[in-house]
Amino acid sequence: MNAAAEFPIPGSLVEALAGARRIVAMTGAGVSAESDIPTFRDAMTGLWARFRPEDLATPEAFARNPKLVWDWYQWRRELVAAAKPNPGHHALVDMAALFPDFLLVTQNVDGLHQRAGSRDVVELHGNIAKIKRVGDGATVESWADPDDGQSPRCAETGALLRPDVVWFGEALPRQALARAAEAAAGCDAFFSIGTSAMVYPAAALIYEAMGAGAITVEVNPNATAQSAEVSFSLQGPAGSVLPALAQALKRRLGR
Ligand code: BJW
Repeated sequence: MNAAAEFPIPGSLVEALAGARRIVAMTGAGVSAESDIPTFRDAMTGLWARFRPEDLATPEAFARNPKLVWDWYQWRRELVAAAKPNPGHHALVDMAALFPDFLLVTQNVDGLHQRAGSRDVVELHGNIAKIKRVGDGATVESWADPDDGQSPRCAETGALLRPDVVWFGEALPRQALARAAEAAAGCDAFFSIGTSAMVYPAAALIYEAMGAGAITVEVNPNATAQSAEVSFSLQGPAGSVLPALAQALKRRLGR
């Protein structure tokens, strides 16, 4: 029996989703855990064990020690480059094809949804592969590590370079957040997948969906602060739950 067939999907969920047209699926780091990318709050392993995310993913941390923050992202970029999308990412591609309107919103910066084949992914927290200039935020296509052991600077302006991600205290990309919020407020079903639901404003999107009367579904092996509030809490790893759900939906919809 394969992993997808092993996870029991409630028939009442499949029935409820069979009539849904507008779906929003929001993912967090847990969806990439089975691609061997540590979740954000587990990412402090090995060399990085003595740091907390709050000490690295902030503008203050970067201002204090740009090289330390740059090296942490470089380490994570290499992990991401070596990783492959897992069955959870692929199942979301399958699910998108089952509904007339399906928006995938991610807090992840790893680009694995796009590599799995998802198109039109709303990235709330940026993308680790993109680099921008401190100051004007202009995208920079190439950079080199300087000989002096410092973190890289723009060859044209000399400005420090940083990953194009959203740190604590920074605003999310306006268009991405607006699109996600509008879709959540008008959806029939909202999925919260592999997120601790601790970081705002992403964690609040589910409440837009609840306000609209949508079915809400959490996929996570562990309970979160939102587990008791959702319509369905599927307690298991995304790499098993999502393929099982996609399979059950395909059967129900005759695809
Ligand atoms: C599995 C699994 C498997 C494991 N399958 N699941 C309202 C209330 C309180 C505070 C705030 C608020 N509004 C704003 C704030 C402040 C702050 C905030 O939320 N702080 C909280 C800590 C309380 N928010 C911000 O600062 C945001 N900015 C903002 O609000 O700006 C306002 C502003 C407006 C105008 C001008 C200026 C400012 C910005 C938030 C940015 C978050 N950035 C990060 C870093 C991105 C770059 C990087 O990756 O380095 O985004 S932090 C980090 O958390 C990262 C993640 O995307 C995000 C969410 O984490 P996620 O994905 O949930 O991961 P984990 O590790 O927490 O959880 C993994 C889950 O997976 C667990 O539940 C596991 O059980 C599960 N799991 N295996 C399924 N196989």
